[in-house]
This record gives sequence, structure tokens and C-alpha cells, in this order.
Amino acid sequence: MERTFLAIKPDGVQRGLVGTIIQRFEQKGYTLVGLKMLRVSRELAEQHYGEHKDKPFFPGLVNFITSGPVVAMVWEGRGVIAAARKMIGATNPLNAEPGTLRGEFGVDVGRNIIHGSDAAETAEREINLWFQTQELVPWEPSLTSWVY
Ligand code: ABT
Ligand code: MG
Repeated sequence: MERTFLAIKPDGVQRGLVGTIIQRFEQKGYTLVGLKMLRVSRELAEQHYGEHKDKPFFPGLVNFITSGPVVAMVWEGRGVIAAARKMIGATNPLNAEPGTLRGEFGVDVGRNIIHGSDAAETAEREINLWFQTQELVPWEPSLTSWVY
């Protein structure tokens, strides 16, 4: 079954959106298989955002993601990588459609509430970067036959 990595960024945590965000993915029919709150180290932030290391916004991005607690999650289900990106919405919340998390809750590209893996290889890399295998809990929701 497909898995993705999602992280509620410090702005999402500070604004009290943890419950709302988790509820959206639960209600869609996805299964939460990993969940933890952490303060992100500079090392983890620089690895996570490694693809942006030469961009002008990189130092600000690392400062932001390390500025407060983050809720890191692994979600499982059919098509979850692409569907989660759709549910999250465009990178700049001003361009994100109403109904998406960024469209509903954000106005600033540097405060865009939640991260989601953008492809299968990224999801695998990010899950391995943020979680140890024994922190992930595979389980069968009993409602499965009503979702699939
Ligand atoms: P992430 O889920 O955080 O990776 O965002 P997304 O994949 O939608 O967008 P990308 B391009 O990966 O942006 C990474 C973070 O960089 C911030 N950013 C991006 C800026 O601050 N200015 C910019 O011009 C661009 C392109 C937004 C993303 N995270 N935050 N916070
Ligand atoms: Mg990205």
C-alpha cells in the first residue's frame, strides 16, 4: 500500500491546526501509520530541504522549520502521495484553491502550514529520513471494506 510523509510545520502547530489536519486525512479514508511531535534539528532541516540549498529562501526556510515544534506523520492508502498534495494545495497559499488546507488556512508562501512528499521516491526518502522502521505501525482499519 502506498505511503507518504506529511509534516505540520511550526505555523500549523502554533495556530492549532493539528486536529483539523489529521481529521481531513482520516475522513478521506487514509490510515495514520506514524506520528510524532519533534523540534527539528538544523541537520534534519538541511537534509529534508536539500534540493533547495542553493535557493535564496533556503536560510529562512531552515530557520522557520526549526523555529518550533513540528508534527511528523506517515499516512497510507491508495494514491495517497498525489491525493495529499491535492488536499494540501499550491505552494503559495494565495494560489491554493479554496477547500485545500493552504487555500483555507494560509496567506504566505513562507508560512504554508504543511509539507507533503511530492513523488514516490521523495516519499520513500523522507519517510526514512524522519522515521525509524520500528516507529511505524502498520494496521488494518476495520472500516477498510467501506472505503475500498
Ligand atoms: P513543501 O511541502 O514545504 O516542500 O512545499 P512545496 O513542495 O509545496 O513547495 P517547495 B517548492 O518544495 O517549497 C519548499 C519550501 O520553500 C518555501 N518557498 C518556496 C519559499 O519560501 N519561497 C519560494 O519562492 C518557494 C518556491 C515554501 C516551502 N515551505 N515552507 N515553509
Ligand atoms: Mg516540496
